[in-house]
Amino acid sequence: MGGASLEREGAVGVITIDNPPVNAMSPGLPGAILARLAEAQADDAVEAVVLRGGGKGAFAGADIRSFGTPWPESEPTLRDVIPAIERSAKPVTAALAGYCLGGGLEMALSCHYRIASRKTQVGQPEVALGFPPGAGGTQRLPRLAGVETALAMIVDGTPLGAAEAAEAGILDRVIDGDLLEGAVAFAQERIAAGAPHPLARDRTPLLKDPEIFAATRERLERRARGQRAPIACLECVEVALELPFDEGVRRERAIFEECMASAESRALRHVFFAERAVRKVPGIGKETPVRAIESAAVVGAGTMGRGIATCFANAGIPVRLMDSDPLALERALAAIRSDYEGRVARGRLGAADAEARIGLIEPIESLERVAGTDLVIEAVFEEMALKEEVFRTLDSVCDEGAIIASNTSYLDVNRLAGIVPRRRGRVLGMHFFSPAQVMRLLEVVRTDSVSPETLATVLALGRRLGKIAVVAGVCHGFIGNRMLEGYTRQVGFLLEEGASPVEIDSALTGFGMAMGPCAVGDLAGLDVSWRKRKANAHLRDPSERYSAVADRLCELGRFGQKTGAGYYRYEPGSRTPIPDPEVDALIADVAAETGINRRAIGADEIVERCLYPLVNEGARILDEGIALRASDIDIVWINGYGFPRWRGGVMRWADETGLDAVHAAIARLGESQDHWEPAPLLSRLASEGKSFADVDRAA
Ligand code: T1G
Ligand code: NAD
Repeated sequence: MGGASLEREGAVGVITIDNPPVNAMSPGLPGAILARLAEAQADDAVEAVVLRGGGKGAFAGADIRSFGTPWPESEPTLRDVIPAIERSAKPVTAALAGYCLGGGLEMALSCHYRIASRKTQVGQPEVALGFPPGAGGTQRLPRLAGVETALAMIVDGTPLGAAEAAEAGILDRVIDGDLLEGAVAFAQERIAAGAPHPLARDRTPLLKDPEIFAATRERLERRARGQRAPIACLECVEVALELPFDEGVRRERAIFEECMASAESRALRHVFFAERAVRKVPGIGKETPVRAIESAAVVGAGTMGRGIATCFANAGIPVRLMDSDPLALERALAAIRSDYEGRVARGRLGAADAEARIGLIEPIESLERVAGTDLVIEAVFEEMALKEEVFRTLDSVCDEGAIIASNTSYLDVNRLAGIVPRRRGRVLGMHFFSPAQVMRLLEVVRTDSVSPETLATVLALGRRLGKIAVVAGVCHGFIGNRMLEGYTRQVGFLLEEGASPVEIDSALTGFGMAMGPCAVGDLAGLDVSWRKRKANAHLRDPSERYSAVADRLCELGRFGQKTGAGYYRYEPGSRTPIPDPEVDALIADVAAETGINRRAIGADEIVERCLYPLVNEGARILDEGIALRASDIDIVWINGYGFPRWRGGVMRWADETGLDAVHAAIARLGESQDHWEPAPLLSRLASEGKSFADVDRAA
């Protein structure tokens, strides 16, 4: 619960709020702050108050862990602290360091003054948890910073740096030296200047652009797809202009409470903790040694290799890029350059920075030239024999301590480790997602023989590359791609049974997926999985249902966007999918050949049939220990496959739906169709009335 202390620096009473690690407002803390405030009021020697955070100085806002458990009735809340600050006859200055977020900022906004150290960030990130600020932030911020700035901060949740916050009128001063000294000096100046001491609540919100609400609403509605919190945030800021202050605060609270009780907010809070849990890997701790990665090499400069090399350059790590085909290497360098030039043209990166990063990528012609690097990532064609050969050569040319990773999507990384027995502790999978320089997900594939040091090193490297790294065990397709198989299988079946590509894609984007599966296939290239299906055709059970739709598209040379046609057609130079009657005819032919009677299929059925296989396979992956936790699977699907964050990920969504309902639907579908065998873990949890979250809690 933490506490608060009061110390005197001359006429200034300094209240330090201490609740490590981020001074979140846990039960008990508001009461302690109120008590110290009252002491400062009662002490005649105190003429001004400074409020600051202990430790690194952060104010992370409400205690997210305490949500969902009732607040003890006898305990005051942050909403009691705020009016007490505003009632203070002695000016209160908030001294901010590190992060000042959510309720932390709301408390600071109620103070008469705010100062901060240079590196401080202030923000209202509540929208990311599925609700608007609930302690007056939506009413005070527009009064201090103006409506446009406040609206952007609250609706998008993006924090401002100290300099910007000062510019916007949120901070009264930015302190470069010691924050406490600066705060005491500032408070003394306020004492000398005398009353009145301003309060945000007494000001009128300044609106410059009357169109801002309509424009923002339109932007949010376009991207929200059933998500409530961003619109709720906008409504709260609108209220600041429409209602007197106290009424506005009451209205904000009502909207806040409605959102807090929503499935959307439960899901987003789950993701907050899932993102932090994913970093915890059994067998890896602070004491595990981590090797420095000062240079790297990427072998294979195709779609993935060039993106991976870019990731290293972006992180400031020199990287060598090799391809056995000199033309491919040339194309890769040109593509990397053009990608950087695009970022410069869009104002995302300075021209000099772009050149510096390009300069970190060194093309090399032979594998021998990877010698001397700390880590090599293999990204050649997805063929075992080829990868084995590359691994053998790498083993002979790499330094003894170097790590060798494979970017394989499906292949057995244990087998690759077995190829290089002396080095098998330093072999693992690093599965990036396309485009590698954009997608945040990195599956770190843990081989049976990998050493804790190698794993810890690659996890730390993942963070340096700006990735969210998820540990996965070895199996065909690891976590994400293994689950994807059932999803795409149902797409083929649904097409044959009567749904069009547009109907399937809009059902799933309507659910919240970033893109529909047909559009994704066209973007990624349908030929990739076609080649794989052809190679593995002999492994398929001929008695099981198989959809030939995707194969038939590829036989016509319809590989997706790159050929101007796939599930959709594309005008030259455009990425906009256009429904194509040729595809409808092709699907109707396939259905007729297989004797399927086509029918109208509703969006609900499409969503169920595409997403329940994900849950079912996810349950197997969890049961087999391929994923460490159900919440890791959620992180994979949110960051690698466009599953809506606000639904919490695949497994959390299943929990919210109820595993008994999911299980019953899978069993029902299995009565008339192949591929619907319920996973044993799903059956067990459903019969016990339990959830995937229960499995995580018990682990
Ligand atoms: N409550 C509880 N625990 C928190 C917390 C919080 N608000 N913020 C961080 N933690 C824990 C976190 O789980 C982790 O624990 C440890 O602190 C370090 O965090 C009324 C209702 C502050 C930028 O949304 O964005 O105020 O895993 O690993 O990368 O309107 O944490 O080690 O056990 O993330 O340096 C609004 C959320 C709340 C801020 C620090 N506030 N936090 O990042 O460290 S709602 C937020 C963050 C609210 C009001 C409403 C980040 C950070 P563990 P970390 P970091
Ligand atoms: P790609 O066909 O675009 O590129 C492969 C490159 O490897 C080619 O340029 C080729 O010339 C080169 N190459 C072949 N043999 C070589 C050798 N012996 N030495 C050096 N270079 C050689 O393939 P890609 O899509 O970049 O895929 C590469 C790997 O990444 C595969 O294992 C694939 O499964 C995996 N992967 C692909 C994606 C994706 O979306 N494309 C995503 C994740 C992982």
